[in-house]
Amino acid sequence: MFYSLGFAFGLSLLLGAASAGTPATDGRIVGGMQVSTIGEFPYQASVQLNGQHICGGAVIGDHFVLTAAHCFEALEPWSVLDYSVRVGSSEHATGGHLLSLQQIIPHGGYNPQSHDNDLALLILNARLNFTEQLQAVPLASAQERPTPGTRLLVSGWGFQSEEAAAEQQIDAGSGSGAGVASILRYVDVDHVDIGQCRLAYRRVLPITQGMLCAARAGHDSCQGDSGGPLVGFQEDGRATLYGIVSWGLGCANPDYPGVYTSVAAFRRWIDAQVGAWGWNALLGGWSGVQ
Ligand code: 4AZ
Repeated sequence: MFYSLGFAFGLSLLLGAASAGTPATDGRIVGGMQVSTIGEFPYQASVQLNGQHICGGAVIGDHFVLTAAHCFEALEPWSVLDYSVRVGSSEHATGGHLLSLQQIIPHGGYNPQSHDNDLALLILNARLNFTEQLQAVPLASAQERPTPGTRLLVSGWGFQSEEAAAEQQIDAGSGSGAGVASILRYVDVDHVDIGQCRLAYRRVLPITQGMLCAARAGHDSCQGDSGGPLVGFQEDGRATLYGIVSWGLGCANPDYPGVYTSVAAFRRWIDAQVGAWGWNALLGGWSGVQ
């Protein structure tokens, strides 16, 4: 089952999805998520372990990428040197800029069983130069939730069906990165009221204040999309980062919405990390605050 994010190292991602329609009864998600270019999602990052895409991420500043904590649940004790981030490219495997990390700051309260507090801040080793292909996305403010008029898009290189993800799980240990899409994709989803989401997951896990849910028939994030951005667009095109792909029971399962870490709920934590890094950057030895 697929509810686990993070079987081996959170190699999950998938915005699976059929553009028109619902998943077929065999569980396959048909059709699809739209192919896109990085210019439309210039904040999209690929988080990589030993050169393989494992998760999405969102550029939130010239030194910072926000992603999911479960991306760093590797069974083996990888070091920060094993991870990198590609930005500014529609392809996770090539183009743009590949950056090494200065630091990985997972939320101290991350709980792999409940998926609570599933976020991590990555500090890049170099300052990003923003271009049309590379931009930071503004964060939702502390109380901000998507409104009904907000168009919500989730993007990533994840698997395009739950079936593909299940197959990948079999040899997840290989870390091959096989099965993920080579070109960035996205789907439209709708915000799901937290009460409704709690009801859907009542026999599965608590949906906490730190989570938000989104779904649309045949559209969802999936394995390999984890850590990636759920962004709301206003009519004027203004983008706001509302969520981080976190978990869900299956992909595009009509009974189970996709679950995202709520950026609004963690806005203070994010600001504290970014602010503290700024103050400490010149002093060295920065190790994060909880
Ligand atoms: C995963 O395994 C995963 N449908 C991510 C997102 C969703 C399900 C699973 C949401 O990382």
